[in-house]
Amino acid sequence: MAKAPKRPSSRDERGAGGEPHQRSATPLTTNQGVPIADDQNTLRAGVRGPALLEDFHFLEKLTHFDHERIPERIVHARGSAAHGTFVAYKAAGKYTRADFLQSGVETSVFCRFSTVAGGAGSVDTPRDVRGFAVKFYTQEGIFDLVGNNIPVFFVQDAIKFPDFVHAVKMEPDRGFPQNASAHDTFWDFISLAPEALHMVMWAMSDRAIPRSLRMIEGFGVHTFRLVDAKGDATFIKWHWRPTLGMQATTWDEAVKLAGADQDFHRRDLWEAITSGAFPSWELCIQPIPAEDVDDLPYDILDPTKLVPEEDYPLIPIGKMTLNRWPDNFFAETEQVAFHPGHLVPGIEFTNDPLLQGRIFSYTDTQLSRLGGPNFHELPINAPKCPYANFQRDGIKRHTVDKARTNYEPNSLEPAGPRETPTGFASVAESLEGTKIRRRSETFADHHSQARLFYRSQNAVEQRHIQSAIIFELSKVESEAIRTRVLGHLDVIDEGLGAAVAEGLGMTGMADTITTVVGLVDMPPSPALSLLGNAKPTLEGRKLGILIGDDADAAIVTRLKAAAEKAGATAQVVATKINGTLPADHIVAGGPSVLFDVVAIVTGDAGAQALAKMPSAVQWVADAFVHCKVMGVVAAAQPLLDKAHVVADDGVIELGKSVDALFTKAKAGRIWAREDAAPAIKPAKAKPAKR
Ligand code: HDE
Repeated sequence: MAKAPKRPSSRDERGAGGEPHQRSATPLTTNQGVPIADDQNTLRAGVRGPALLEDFHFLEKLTHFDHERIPERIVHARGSAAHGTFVAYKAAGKYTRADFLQSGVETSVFCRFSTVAGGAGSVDTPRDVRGFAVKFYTQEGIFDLVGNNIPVFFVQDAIKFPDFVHAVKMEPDRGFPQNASAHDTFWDFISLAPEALHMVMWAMSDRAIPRSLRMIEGFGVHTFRLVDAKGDATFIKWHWRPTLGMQATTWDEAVKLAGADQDFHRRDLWEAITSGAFPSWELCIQPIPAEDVDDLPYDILDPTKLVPEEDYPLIPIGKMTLNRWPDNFFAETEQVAFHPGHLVPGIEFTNDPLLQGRIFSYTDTQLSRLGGPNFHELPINAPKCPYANFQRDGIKRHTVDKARTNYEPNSLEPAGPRETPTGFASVAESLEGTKIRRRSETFADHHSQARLFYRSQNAVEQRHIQSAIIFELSKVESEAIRTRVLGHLDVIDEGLGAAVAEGLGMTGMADTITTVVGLVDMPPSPALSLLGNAKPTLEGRKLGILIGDDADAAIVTRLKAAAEKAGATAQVVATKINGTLPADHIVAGGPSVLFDVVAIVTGDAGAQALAKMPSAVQWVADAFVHCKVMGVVAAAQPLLDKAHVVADDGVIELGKSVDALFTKAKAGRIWAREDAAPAIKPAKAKPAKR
């Protein structure tokens, strides 16, 4: 008779490495629900023998793992998202019957921010457009506002989108550069498709290197229509305004942040939300009366054009607050499927040819990304209001439809779903036209609004645009592409063209560009300046305190308290993580690029020691070069000297009070430091009068 198996001794209850098995009230099972006795070792023929094919647990586990990834988004692959709520104010009720825009209605939202060009694992801080997509789970179904942080787009017609995206992404023969527009194919396309120039101006501005996703504006880009209960429609643009105000990094910071913290924006959003500092945005509409449309010097159907706020003011219609980080990145942030065609009654499209193309593309892409037509059943995509129809089956169908009828009209299930007269119905619009492949002549001016944007920037911002273009073109190998771009820059603004040519050593080499139509000089729009509209606040910002080993703990405490009072957070950077004062980073692990404002607190010996550490010297030098307001104690002087810090009104001595530091820092960076040693001189712009 076979011997009964021996009861496991306490020694047998250990895994291969000798570790005790972990115990839990929840049994670990296969996907078929079978409890698993050993999840540490594969089944094998003898302890040193080959694996056995009958190990179904191992096969299931590896098969699932092998398929853990789905195709990443072809654009906007790198993203971070959060749940939140949207509360409507009173104002929109006049324009739309959309239920979620009526006064006081609260709606759950899921909001995903993204970069455009890089892959899902790329860094957070490249020069790039940011996606700003919001899913509203309204009581009348899902409404997706799938926008960007720039109010215009690169191309006018959806048929050019694949070309544009191919040109901006890594070059196909070499597989680089990843997540960067500074290469030949991008500028080749841009120079030959000048409709992109307006957006290029924005992409070369500091808008494309945001400090935080909490500090970007959002735009619906296209003109949409709001429709009221009587069926009257109003053209509108969508705008999101961040409560924390807008802020950008400097280019050098963005580059260094890519190394210091690849997840800089994701971590920033996560830290804010998990600590209860919920970011919020005001949603605004910008109505444009239909009777004005034909007289404007641009076509409101052209997505490469904006509508100046000075001409058509914004109306705040509600507030979004992001207050919950997703439980699972894949299930929510990765699987969320946005679609500009997810509309609710009261909101409608216009004939913008880019928008029209998007209506096709977003469902189509989910078929390959999410594996079939039932992606709306994934919890993150499912409406939170009841929904029912006669669509059935298909790959990955989860709903168990119980009714006998899967068609209508039917008389067998009178309680089944039926049409609602007040449901979504497009506004009646008479249309007549010739079947034709041609753009409207009202789309032909590609330079005037690029000029409008450039001339609406202040001298610092213009200088940043110039140096961004110089940097990008310096990476373009083909001289013919560079000279073509220079020609377009000359048309946009002679000063811009001259400054970029000078920076490249290509003065006098610009191509002559003849525009199809004459330019329209529009008065500058102050609303387009990021710095001009910066908010004097430190709310949501970060103070970095570099301490020497002999730092005065009382000053550090005062700084932390003042930061908290200002709504900011403070972190200590020290030579040791567990030294004389507890620290959040060691010097090499917490470079000053991570902070908005810095303080240096040390005694004499500590300062001497820091002055001998290259990472500490770099910390201070970077803070100064990045125009940050710096609070310093007198003892820090040897370190400041080593870092070439020149005393100016942004270097503030920390005494008994630290208030002066905070007052100064609220006003933003000390841009005059750039003037002291500018790489290039700001070019003179010739703004027209409004
Ligand atoms: Fe997108 N876009 N897009 N786009 N887009 C996608 O959809 C597309 C455009 C935008 O966080 C894709 O699910 C076409 C403008 C955002 O998941 C894809 C055209 C604007 C996101 C797609 C445009 C956007 C996307 C890739 C020209 C600003 C990320 C994966 C006709 C108003 C949403 C996906 C998220 C994503 C197509 C132009 C914004 C392939 C064909 C203009 C924020 O379907």
